[in-house]
Amino acid sequence: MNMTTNMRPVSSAALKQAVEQHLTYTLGKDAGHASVYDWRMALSFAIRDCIVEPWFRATRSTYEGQRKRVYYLSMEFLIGRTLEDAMINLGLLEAARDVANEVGFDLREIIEDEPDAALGNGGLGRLAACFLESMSTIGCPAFGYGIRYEHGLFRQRFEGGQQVETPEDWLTLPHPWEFARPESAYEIGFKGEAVDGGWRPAESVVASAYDMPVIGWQGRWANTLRLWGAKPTTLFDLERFNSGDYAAAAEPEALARTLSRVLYPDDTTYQGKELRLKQEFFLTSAALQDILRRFRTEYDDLAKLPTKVAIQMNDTHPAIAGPELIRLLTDVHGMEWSQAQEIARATLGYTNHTLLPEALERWSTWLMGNVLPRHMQIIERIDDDHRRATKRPAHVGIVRNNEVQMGELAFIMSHKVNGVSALHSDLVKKTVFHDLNEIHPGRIINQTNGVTPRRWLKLANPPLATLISDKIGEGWIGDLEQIKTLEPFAKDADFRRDFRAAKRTNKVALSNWVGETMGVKIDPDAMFDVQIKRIHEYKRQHLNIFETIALWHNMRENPNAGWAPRVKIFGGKSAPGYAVAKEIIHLINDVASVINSDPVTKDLLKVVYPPNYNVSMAERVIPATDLSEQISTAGKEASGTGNMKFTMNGALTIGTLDGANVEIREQVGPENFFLFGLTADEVVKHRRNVRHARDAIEASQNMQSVLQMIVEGRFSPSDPDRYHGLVDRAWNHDHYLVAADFDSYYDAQRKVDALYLDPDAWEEQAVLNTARSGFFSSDRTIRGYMADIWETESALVGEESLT
Ligand code: GL7
Repeated sequence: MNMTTNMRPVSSAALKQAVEQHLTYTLGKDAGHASVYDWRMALSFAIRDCIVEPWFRATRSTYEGQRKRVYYLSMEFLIGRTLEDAMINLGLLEAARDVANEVGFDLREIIEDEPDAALGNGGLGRLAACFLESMSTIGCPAFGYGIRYEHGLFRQRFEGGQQVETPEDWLTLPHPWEFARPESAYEIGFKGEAVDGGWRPAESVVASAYDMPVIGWQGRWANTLRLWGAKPTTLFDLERFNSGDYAAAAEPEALARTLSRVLYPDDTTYQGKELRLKQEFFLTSAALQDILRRFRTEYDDLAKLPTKVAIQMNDTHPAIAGPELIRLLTDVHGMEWSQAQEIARATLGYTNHTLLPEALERWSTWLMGNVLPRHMQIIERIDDDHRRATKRPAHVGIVRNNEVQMGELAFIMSHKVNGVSALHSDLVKKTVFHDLNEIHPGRIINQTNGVTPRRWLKLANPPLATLISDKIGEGWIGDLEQIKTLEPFAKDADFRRDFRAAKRTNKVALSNWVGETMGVKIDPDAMFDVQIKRIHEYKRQHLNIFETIALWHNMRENPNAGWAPRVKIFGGKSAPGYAVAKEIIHLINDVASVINSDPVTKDLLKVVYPPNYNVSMAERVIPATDLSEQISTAGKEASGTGNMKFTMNGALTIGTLDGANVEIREQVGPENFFLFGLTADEVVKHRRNVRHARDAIEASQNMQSVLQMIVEGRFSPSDPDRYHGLVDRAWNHDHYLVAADFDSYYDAQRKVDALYLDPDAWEEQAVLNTARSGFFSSDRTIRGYMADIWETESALVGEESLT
């Protein structure tokens, strides 16, 4: 078969030859003895070779066209696997399948041999990965900057139903997608003292670059994800070693190794640790030094920086970029203070991803002054300047209560601040940055999140992607708005049947996988009702499991009432130190074991919770989902991005008016969305009643029986008191309003049942969800950032498609 990439035809035969070359000469393996790992590496290298040319071409075009570059600074990039994504974007999947078959392997097996690059916790990190792919697809010249963590997000196991964490080790095997760039290295200092207009650090490490090419759809453009690994400035202190002090001699190496060793496993919780601050500065300083070095090879006037460089701070994690850029411009390059401040602001943008107070970063001035003494001085001066220039109220400021408020710092040092959904951006203006918004009207804007349809539809859901392309052509893959031309087929019975068949194929595959990996048999004809995301009280997995218990109880009472058979599927990790979230995990697993062994409901209800949810598991589960659970307390989920992936894949949503759910409902039509619960405004009002939970529970027979069963130890017979704390919180400390929303949720679920029992009506709505998901492509989001924040243009405008 002949495939085309970048005008360069790659036949199966040519690809096979390239793979065999790598097997022999890169891996030193004989085909007769090659393992799946060997073939994966050889195939990865052969595919990587196909990326290099467009990658060079993109770089050349950026230099030659003197184009503005975007730099996306993020502590997290939740990439998942790369091989299949690259093959799809290069149009080489079929050729690779031929090669695999010829050498006696199944391509799936080779693809699944690749470990996930889990350099992120959840939505924030996955968004960064979708953005990189979209920037390459659109031809927006860009670099992602992150940390090359040796250990990504921990692996999760369940022991007796409880989460156990073990280290992740994606880098123990060679990583075929990176190019080490030892020549791109920068010294990063810490501590020491600020000395008149400068800084003498007491410690330092070297940030050394590793580049991963990111190929866009059809291989038309490729950008770079540059990850920094920490290296010691000197290997060890020979003098101390010779004097016998071996531990002290190894200190420089120890500091360096710990810096890029682990990803902090906290999701939406601020980690007040010195190491975390050092990691943030390490990423930021390395990136800024690299950006200025590149800029200076092309231009000599640093005043032009904002015309050629846009730097986006993904949350406040890299918010030290403001002070660090000023420091580099003034202390190192001799620019005058106020000009440096202006230039930094015109270059920087900040994305806010959460309103949760526990997630807003603040560092004690003592710690900041100790770890980054020069930056502490600069921060105070920025704050003073701002105070003088704006006559702001006394309670506003970067340095407050002996803490540096990183949100305020990021805001004040950016020319644009954006939220990630319409509702969230509105709340950002009204709450966290209320005063700053009044002082700087127009600075806060919205850019609703999106996800890449290449990975989240084409790659994850081949049956549906093929069906769509057969109907409307392939244009939707690079331009998701085109998917709306599918809409009329919602009324076409043949198409609905095919749509249903595609979903069923995915459900059968998921059932088989659940059977094999967990030993639980689930019925592919039951409704697959899915909640996959980090475990967090505000996301309310406990609301879901409470409803599951109520449903089970009512099914038992009346098994022949015409219930829609369901499989409740959960997936997600809790932060290791988050006791309440861990308790919810334990409860879900306890409930699962009781329900799954109940003979009365065995054909009606199952609960499964496969451990170690990650990007690859999402790719498996989302296409097989009928019902998407987006049930956070209104006002708490900034956007959500999983919600968009489900919609694209033809799942219906049950959800609150929170985050991007609001826009999903608008797009797909309120009649194709199961809405329940209080609105964000009502939530605020409701909380004023101290008895809100008690009142709601007392009014709800269902909710009472659920709590009663839990407290009696129905799901923990060997340890009946296990959930007393949890039940006590439900009555007395229900901050996330589970009780207030319970009945409305339960009722909405019964509407879901009714629709599921009418397959034709269900399918019509499912088709409409897919057909109306065009807005949720990250290509649309990136175009928004390019127009409203970065002021850059695509390098591919006017170019013909190359394939
Ligand atoms: C998050 C939000 O919680 C989530 O709603 C949003 O979709 C995501 C990307 O914008 O960012 N904020 C946050 O701190 N984490 C998120 O996932 C960890």
